[in-house]
Amino acid sequence: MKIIVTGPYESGKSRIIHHLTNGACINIERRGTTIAMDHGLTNVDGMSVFLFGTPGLLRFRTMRKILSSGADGIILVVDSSDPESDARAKLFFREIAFFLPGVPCVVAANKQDLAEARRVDQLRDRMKFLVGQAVMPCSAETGENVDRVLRTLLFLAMMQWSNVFTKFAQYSGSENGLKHLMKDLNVSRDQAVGYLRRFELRKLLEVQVGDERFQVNEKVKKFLKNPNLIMSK
Ligand SMILES: Nc1nc2c(ncn2[C@@H]2O[C@H](COP(=O)(O)OP(=O)(O)O)[C@@H](O)[C@H]2O)c(=O)[nH]1
Ligand SMILES: [Mg+2]
Repeated sequence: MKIIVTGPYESGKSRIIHHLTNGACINIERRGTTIAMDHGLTNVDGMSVFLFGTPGLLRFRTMRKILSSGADGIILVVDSSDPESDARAKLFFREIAFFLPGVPCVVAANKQDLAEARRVDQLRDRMKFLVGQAVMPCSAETGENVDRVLRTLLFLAMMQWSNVFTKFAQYSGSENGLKHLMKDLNVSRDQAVGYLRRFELRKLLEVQVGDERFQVNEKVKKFLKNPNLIMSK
């Protein structure tokens, strides 16, 4: 899955990606500020997760647009300890909703380890745009709840694709996998191939012999059938 991590400058995006990837990430930065992106790969119970952190300075909008393209889920990081960043958080929320309409989002209320951190209900009071969004307290400093944020988002992202994923699991390895997808999902050949390519890139499956067959990665098959399982750790 492709996950975009966005939010204002200094909210903790780079730190969160560092935690989620156990440090196996790159950060293109200048004097401590991300100017291009963070990128890291992690593995959640066999599922590959490609994380892209955006630059938090407003002027890097084009870079954020490019990085956002095709993302399956969004982590919006807000700084629970800094009320002055709330207005910027709103701008980032609006921007990502514009780039990725309808894509699932979890708001990470970061820096909960600090004494001045606000609770989730206080954040909701201050940032009305959070209404209807999943907001989860966490700390990239201690690592508390950070994995939970990602698992929750993966769950929501898989639910978004549940029609397609159920069929992926059902027809994995079958002779006319592609034809079955087209028929059951009532989509054109191009569209069905599009789904396969999209999730081949995300390492959920491999397409075989002239696109007619596909094989789902064995470790992720159970999640495609039952996304709930990703929440069980
Ligand atoms: N106390 C505390 N500091 C944090 C936390 N997350 C990030 N920071 C600090 O906040 C600053 C900005 O973090 P960074 O990850 O670079 O933010 P980014 O600009 O959003 O990528 C750094 O000094 C981090 O050490 C947290 O959960 N708790
Ligand atoms: Mg950064």
